[in-house]
Amino acid sequence: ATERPLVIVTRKLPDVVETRLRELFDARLNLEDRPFTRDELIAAVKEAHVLVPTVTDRIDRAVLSQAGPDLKLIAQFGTGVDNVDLDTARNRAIIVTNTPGVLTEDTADMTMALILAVPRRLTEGAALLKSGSDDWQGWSPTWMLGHRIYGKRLGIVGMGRIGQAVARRAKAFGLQIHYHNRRRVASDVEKSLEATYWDSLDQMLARMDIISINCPHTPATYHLLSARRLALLKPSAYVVNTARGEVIDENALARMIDNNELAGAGLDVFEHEPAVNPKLLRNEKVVVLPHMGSATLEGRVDMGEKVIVNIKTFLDGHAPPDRVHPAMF
Ligand code: 8YV
Repeated sequence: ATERPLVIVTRKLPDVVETRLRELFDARLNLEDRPFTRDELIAAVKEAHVLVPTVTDRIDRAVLSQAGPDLKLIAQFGTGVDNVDLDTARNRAIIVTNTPGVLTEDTADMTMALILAVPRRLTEGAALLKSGSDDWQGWSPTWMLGHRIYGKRLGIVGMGRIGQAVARRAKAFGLQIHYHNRRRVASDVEKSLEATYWDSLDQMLARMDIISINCPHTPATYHLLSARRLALLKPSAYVVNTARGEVIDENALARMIDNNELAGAGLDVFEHEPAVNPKLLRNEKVVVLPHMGSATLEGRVDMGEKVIVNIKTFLDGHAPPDRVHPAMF
């Protein structure tokens, strides 16, 4: 009998997904709930036919240069693939796939939650009561005033699946939808969202009340919201990020909120996860979440199913459905 291809999975996944992987493949699972060390990652690429990494595995040129001849597929458990050096993978004829679509709605929900939470001071109010503080003496006309989102301008940076799902929700909350994207989206989509396209990111930033980052992190979007661009925002503007921390200059953002040059931020992702800039942690105008955008059980099971379909299709000799091409990013 021929040997079955070895599938190495770097992170502990929900039980149902692990059971399926074991049934279908010669799957080597990580039974501990922690990322692989760099040495473990290198050992894995040397041996595996298929590697299933996540956002916490840095598969850079140095790691890929150690890949064994059998490694033919990197089936990322996740949509963002900024942890994988796509050019080196392509040069070594290693196919990369991801799990698009199945975490769109969950991530858009979390984005909307932050768009609501920051201007309405939701975590500030909740934390105050739970802390047992006696600051709350009952209702007062001037107590905990935040800002209305209805009628305000939301600028979405990156109008892909998630950006559009955010726009649908935001429209229902009465926000005016604006967006910047490499390409203008189809006119029927634009029309149904009543969305205004801005070719110039700089010009859009200057006019928005809330900015939502929904683009991938690529060499082209690293620090897209640089200190210079953040300074274009109105001091009353809020920034929400459920994409990747690297898209924003996190130090500049933290400094500007501290200096009242920006009104606040809702952040689910950070530049150096799991580290979070202490200024952001301290500032009550910043709502922080530990990378939970897609963290639903349903989403994780769907992501696992996508990974499985990609591996199975590939091992059956066909093009996997969610192949990532460097040009897509
Ligand atoms: C995933 C994410 O959980 O899919 C993504 O891009 O950021 C997360 O929500 C993570 O990437 C898993 O690899």
